[in-house]
Amino acid sequence: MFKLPDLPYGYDTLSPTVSETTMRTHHDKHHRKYVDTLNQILANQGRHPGSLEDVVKAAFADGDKKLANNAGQAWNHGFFWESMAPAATPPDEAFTAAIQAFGGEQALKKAFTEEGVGHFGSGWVWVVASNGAIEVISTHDGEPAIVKEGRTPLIVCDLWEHAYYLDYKQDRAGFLDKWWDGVANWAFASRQYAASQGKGEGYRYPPPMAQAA
Ligand code: MN3
Repeated sequence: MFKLPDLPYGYDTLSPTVSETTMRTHHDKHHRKYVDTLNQILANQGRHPGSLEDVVKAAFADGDKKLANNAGQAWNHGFFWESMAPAATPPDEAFTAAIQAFGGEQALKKAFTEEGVGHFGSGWVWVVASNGAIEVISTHDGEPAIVKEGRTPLIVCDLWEHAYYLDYKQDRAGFLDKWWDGVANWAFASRQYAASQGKGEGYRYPPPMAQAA
């Protein structure tokens, strides 16, 4: 059984960029539903996995669509909560250098928002590391960047309408602009970047709880 991880900050602390109402609905309803469905599927299949990362990779490799969607969405939201912070968290030296190599912070923001706005339908927009360089990619529906060969996710924003509709209506561009400037967690992205270089541990979803006897 995987659990729904608590938010690493209060529900109201990302306001006004993301409202308390959006955070409560998004975490307590949407994320919980993905985790509950994931646990139901695993129970039905009689599986007791060691990590959600293993479940995600196996489900995508096997083409087990329902499991892939729900495991992917459970993982993506865990990563997404860490990708935000209530107060500014500047990038560290190594990640700052990677951003400079990309063309600078404004170039990265432009690439990220354009990728997110141009992404048709639901999905996720990511900054990822690949061989030390950073790239912007998007994935469809529930696909996590950890299934993309050779890439380490650094930060993600949710492009599903439930992430922004209450606060921004249909204005995904406005949401991404405010999100980048207001709540994106560059300290977290820096730790992920370091992990992609073999320094320290990258993000892992909380391991499954022990089965009740
Ligand atoms: Mn979502």
